[in-house]
Amino acid sequence: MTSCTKQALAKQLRLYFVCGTTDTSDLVATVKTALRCGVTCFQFREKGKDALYGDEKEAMAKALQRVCRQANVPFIINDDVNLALSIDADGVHVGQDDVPAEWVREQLGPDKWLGVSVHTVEEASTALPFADYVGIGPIHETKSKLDAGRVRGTELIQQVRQRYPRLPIVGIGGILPEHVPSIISDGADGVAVISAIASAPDVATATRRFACL
Ligand code: TZP
Ligand code: MG
Repeated sequence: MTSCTKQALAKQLRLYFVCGTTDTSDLVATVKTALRCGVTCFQFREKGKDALYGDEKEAMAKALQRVCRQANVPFIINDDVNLALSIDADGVHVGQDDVPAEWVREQLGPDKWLGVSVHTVEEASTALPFADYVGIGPIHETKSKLDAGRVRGTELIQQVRQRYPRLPIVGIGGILPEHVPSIISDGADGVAVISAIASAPDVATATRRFACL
């Protein structure tokens, strides 16, 4: 686990913006605005057929890391453990179809954050020795992840929270500002959002609507 306490980490997950270059027209500008308007954690999730890779992906990651550092907000990289290590990112997020959490923890050492997406209480239990937080979803229908699986509302959040009272949990999938109060009251520490911020006509206003909840 990281040196940061579970409680502090949970607080940092309150408004977790997840985004890549295919989700918005100017990623650095979008992230800068979102950070200014209340995002508490950022994940660089570079996916899709037009996604950056190699040197271009690394240059983008460094630019995003810089703006996150200026805002004092953790910078997490989706899936790409090598990139996270080579630029000294704050952590990595992996899903069930990616490299195993145990292996990622070995690579990262004890001080980086590791987030794991889980779809059952058993997956949460398996991730627990290695993960700092779990992502649970899709809470609502999403267009941002084609293989997100069935919509599950907050039922699994409630189950995982009951089993693990102190595990930091973030809900994800189709989340709009009006969904946030019930997701939090059902046991999540925060919400992870792509499109409601990245595709908003006004990123600042959209972010503030989440941040003030
Ligand atoms: N994992 C489960 S749903 C999802 C991910 C990455 C996509 C969330 O994006 P959006 O646009 O907030 O529904
Ligand atoms: Mg993944």
